[in-house]
Amino acid sequence: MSELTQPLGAFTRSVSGVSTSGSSLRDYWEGLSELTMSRLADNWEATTKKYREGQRASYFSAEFLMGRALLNNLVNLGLVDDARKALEDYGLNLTDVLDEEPDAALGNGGLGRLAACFMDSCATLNFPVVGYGILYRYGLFKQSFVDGFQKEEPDPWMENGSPFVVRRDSESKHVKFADMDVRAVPYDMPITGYGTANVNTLRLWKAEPLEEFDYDAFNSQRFTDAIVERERVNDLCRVLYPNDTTYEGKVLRVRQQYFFCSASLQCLIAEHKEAHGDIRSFGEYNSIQLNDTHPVLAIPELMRLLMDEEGLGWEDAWKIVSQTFAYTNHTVLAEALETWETSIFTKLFPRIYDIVVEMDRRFRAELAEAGFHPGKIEYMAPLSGGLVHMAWIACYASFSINGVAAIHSEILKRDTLHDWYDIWPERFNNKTNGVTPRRWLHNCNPRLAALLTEVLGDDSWVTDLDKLATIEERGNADIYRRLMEIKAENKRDFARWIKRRDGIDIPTDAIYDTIIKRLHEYKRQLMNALYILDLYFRIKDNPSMEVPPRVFIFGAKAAPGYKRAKAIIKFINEVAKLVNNDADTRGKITVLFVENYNVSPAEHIIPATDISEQISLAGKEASGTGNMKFMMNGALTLGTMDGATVEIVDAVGEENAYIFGAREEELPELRAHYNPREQYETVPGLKRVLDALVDGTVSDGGTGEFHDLLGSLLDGSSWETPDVYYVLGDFADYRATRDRMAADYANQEEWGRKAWINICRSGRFSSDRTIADYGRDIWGVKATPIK
Ligand code: CJB
Repeated sequence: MSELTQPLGAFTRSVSGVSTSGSSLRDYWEGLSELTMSRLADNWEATTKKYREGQRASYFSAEFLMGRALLNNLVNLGLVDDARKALEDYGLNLTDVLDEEPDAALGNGGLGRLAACFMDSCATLNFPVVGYGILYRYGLFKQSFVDGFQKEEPDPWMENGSPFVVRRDSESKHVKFADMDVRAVPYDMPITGYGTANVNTLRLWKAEPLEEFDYDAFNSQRFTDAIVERERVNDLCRVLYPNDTTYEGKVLRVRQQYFFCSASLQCLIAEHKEAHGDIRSFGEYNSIQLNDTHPVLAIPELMRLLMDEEGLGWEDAWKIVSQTFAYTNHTVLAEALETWETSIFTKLFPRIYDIVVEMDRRFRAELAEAGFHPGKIEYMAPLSGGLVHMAWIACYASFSINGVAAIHSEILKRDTLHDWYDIWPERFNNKTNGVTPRRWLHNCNPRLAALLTEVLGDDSWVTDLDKLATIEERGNADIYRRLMEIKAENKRDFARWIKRRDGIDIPTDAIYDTIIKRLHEYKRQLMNALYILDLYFRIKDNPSMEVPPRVFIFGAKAAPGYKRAKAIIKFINEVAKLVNNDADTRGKITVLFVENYNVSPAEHIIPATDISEQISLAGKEASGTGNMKFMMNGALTLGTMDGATVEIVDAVGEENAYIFGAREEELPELRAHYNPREQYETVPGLKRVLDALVDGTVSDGGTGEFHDLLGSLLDGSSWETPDVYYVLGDFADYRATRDRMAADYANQEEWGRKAWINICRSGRFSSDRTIADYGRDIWGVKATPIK
């Protein structure tokens, strides 16, 4: 009997209120989760206490895409074997119980998942860092396909509470808007680390009415008003905005941003005063990392708190503010740059507006004094054109400004934030993203993890991924063969998983070629689908053509309002229908669009994948992080020189990756002479697949969406040039490179060797490296173990 068996039985009973024999899998999941929470409680409290004493950092983010928590916590607490045995005693299997957990999808994509990886690394490194965000009632929408079209449904991920969040009423704060006052209640999630007793905290705020019941109002004519008011407050945290890299100027969104920033800052100030007495040293002890512009309201809000609540003057408050904030930019796409109409500010928080006005006045005066051109000042000012410019405020107030991959940070300095770089070059730095090797290798790919531990002689790579570099030279034919066998077993696992989940059959003896990321034109899923359709036509032309069997895997959600992205989803599903049901291609090429792609599906897809598609238009993907997860799991990259893929290629060498397409620096020149119509006429295969969009080969259900897709590539419109993302320009090279890659797969030993090199050189893409860099260069925090 395992150490957990008895307590598990007792917990399950107490949670479900029924005997263990009457318990559901869900009850066991809850029981095991509660038990896990009880095991970490003491260390959690000790860690929280210890961190309040010294230098600390806070990670402010509107998104944390955490995924599931139970397995991660069991691994970190060393309880996996115990849990497995305990469940076996009840005739249950751990995997089934783990599958009961809903994903905490409190994020859209890369930015939110990065925040989650960072939390993991901070805990593992014993860094005194707390994450602050919002407890959304509905996470990112659930996606289903109805006749190939995306349909969205709400995701009430913790309707019956969650064992992994603890409500802390006593630390509630009061957040005031001009039109409503709300109580901010913190819900804390423990963040366990690997190989450490420290337990860090992710603090998510929930908005509630100040008084649970306004009895006077309820007992009067104002009954319905009181109900409406309560719902207005509850609305605040109801839903995560489903836009990735696109900003929507919605009042509720800016309310959410102010809400969590104000509550978090009040909390930090109270803790600082308790630990150090004097508010003036706040900036010496605190760094706040702003995850994109979403939390930039923290800047004027800290000014307000320091002046209005703590009694400091502007200069003293500004000094503290400029010691405290550091800003991370995550995209150069213009549609992501947040600006808010000043009228929203005056309506919701007039005092914050006053502070921004004063910031603007001082900024303009400083630049005028330094002799800047009035046109430039007008462009850079926090307030201009009736808008509040969040990124400009961030650049003005922050002591550090960073991009998320080398090429991205260079583009920021050269283009997006060039004027700020000119004035404050010392603020600019790069912090290439990373991913946690616990979730994205050790936990999701146990077979590969075991091989690495065996070859290295210990499992120290789990917290020091650079160790893998030391075993690269041990690679030999036997290792490469074992690597390919592990991949094959992972494919069989994946095929079983998708069969059980969605009832879909896929071949296992095939190349798995995957693109999983949000659906966006710049990421060019359309180019991928056009290639598949072209391959389909080539096989139809020549049914005896030698092709290695391939499974093309897609996973992607489109923002509900992003019409063209949704049209691309429909198109991919149409291509899938065509190729999967044709006797000439069946078994040779298969298209699988995984519905409702999320963190947990990624944990099944990535270990089974051979080819990692990273095909964005060069200069558009700030970093990408899926590229790193695939590399760690031995997939080879098929990609453009964009984002962190540039650094992956730098690490493994071009001979161990498949690189194609226009380079970022070439694009202005290429674009100047670019004619997509000419590509359409001359590039082999292109005319046929583009015509297929509208000639009845595939159907958009009479919506006209495919006409629009074709038009966007060939004709553009009055407001946009044709083929903005250079799909047709890069198609020929993509096709040739992808063909060559598939042919190369035949040499399994050579493929295995390349995969081995990719794995062994993935060390620098561990988020432990990234966080060590943030800790040293920006936050000035040190490892603070409790034991
Ligand atoms: N990113 O996911 C988002 N949302 C945004 O609003 C802006 C950027 C992504 O952030 C990731 C983490 O830095 C990057 O890897 C990715 O390239 C970027 O698109």
